Order: sequence, then C-alpha cells, then structure tokens
Amino acid sequence: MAVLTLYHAAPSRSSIVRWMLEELGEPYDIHLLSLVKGEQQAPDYLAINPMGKVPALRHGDVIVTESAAICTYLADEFPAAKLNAPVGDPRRGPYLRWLFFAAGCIEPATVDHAYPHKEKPRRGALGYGDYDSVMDVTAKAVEAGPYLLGDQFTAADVIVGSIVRWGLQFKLMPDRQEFTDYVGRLEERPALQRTVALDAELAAAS
Ligand SMILES: N[C@@H](CCC(=O)N[C@@H](CS)C(=O)NCC(=O)O)C(=O)O
Repeated sequence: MAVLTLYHAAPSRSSIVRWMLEELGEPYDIHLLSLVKGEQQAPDYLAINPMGKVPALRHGDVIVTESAAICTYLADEFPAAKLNAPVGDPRRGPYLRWLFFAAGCIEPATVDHAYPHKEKPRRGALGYGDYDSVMDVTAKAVEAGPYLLGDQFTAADVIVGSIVRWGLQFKLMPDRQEFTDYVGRLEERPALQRTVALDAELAAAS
C-alpha cells in the first residue's frame, strides 16, 4: 500500500492535490468519496476531516487537510521533486506569499464574486480587500512567467494555477491575457494533463 492516500472526489478541489501528487511522482492511493451521497459526512471521514470536506491527505500517521496546506506539506516532505523554495532560500518569502494569498485572498474573492453579498462589505473588513485588487495583483504575479517564481514551477503554481483555471472555466475571473497565458502554460504540463484525464475517468464512472 502506498504511504500517501488522497481522500478524493472528482471533480472537486481535491483534484488540486491530485495534480500536486502527479507532479511529485510519488506513488499514492486514492480513497474515493461520493459528495453526492454525503460520504464526506460519515463519522469515519469526519474523524479525518471534521469539516466534512475533500481533500484530505494521509501520509503514514499524519493527516493534513486544506489543499494549500497539503501542497505545502508535500513539497517540503519530498524536496527532491523541487516543488518548494526551501527554508533559507530568499524565494521562500514570495513562495509562501502566493500559497497563502491563493487560499486567503484569491479563492474567497472569487467565490464571493459568485455569491454577491446583499450589502457591499467594507474593504477594510475583508481579508482580501476587494475583488478587483486581488485580480490585479494576481495578474501581475503571473504575467512575466513562466511561473510565479520565474523558471521554477512550485506548489504555489499548483494552488494559484488551479484557482485561476477554475475561475476562468466558471467565468468567475476576468478573461485577462495574463490569466489565459498562464493557464495555457500550466496545461502543457504532463502532470496536469494526467490529472485531468484520470479525474474525467473517475467522474464518468461515478
Ligand atoms: N478550504 C478547503 C475547501 C475544500 C472544499 O470546499 N471542498 C469541497 C469540494 S470542492 C467539499 O468537500 N464539499 C463537500 C461539502 O462541503 O459537503 C480546501 O481548500 O481544501
């Protein structure tokens, strides 16, 4: 049995972690959950992720939840794959910044955009500020490319890239050239292509 197990549903945010695992090249098992059948609320699974959400990752005795945390964890646990900026590398600052910015700003700004508030919240009260600023900052970050840290592809691209792909797909992010070019570069990666194909098979079978 593989040491790594991904608690997964396709399609869902757990595909982000599947892409990360495909980039790592480490063997992993999939524990499939049906969100439609509510299997994420079963007591056995709530013991793994009390939020009743996928993804979750088991690595030996360690459980990690939250897609950005899982990708950060994997990149650090398997440094040979060179998907992180290690402690001591000055690029670790921007690396961590984009991982946290994705989880704390890009994702909530994009999801809020899909479900507008009845009353416009005060900019200062929202951790992400406002949607337009988040889009501008993200576009600037991916503009030069090919990746967030330049030539090195990292876990930060898995997280930011997944949200941007999803945001464009569901028309929740503006169709800006910076975003479409970045997603185009990501979609050339064999690991992402494998993930999309494997998840399409899973979705078709369920
Ligand atoms: N912040 C979490 C969000 C996870 C999440 O919302 N997962 C959705 C699938 S896309 C889920 O499990 N939904 C089932 C439910 O809430 O019942 C992460 O990034 O891992």
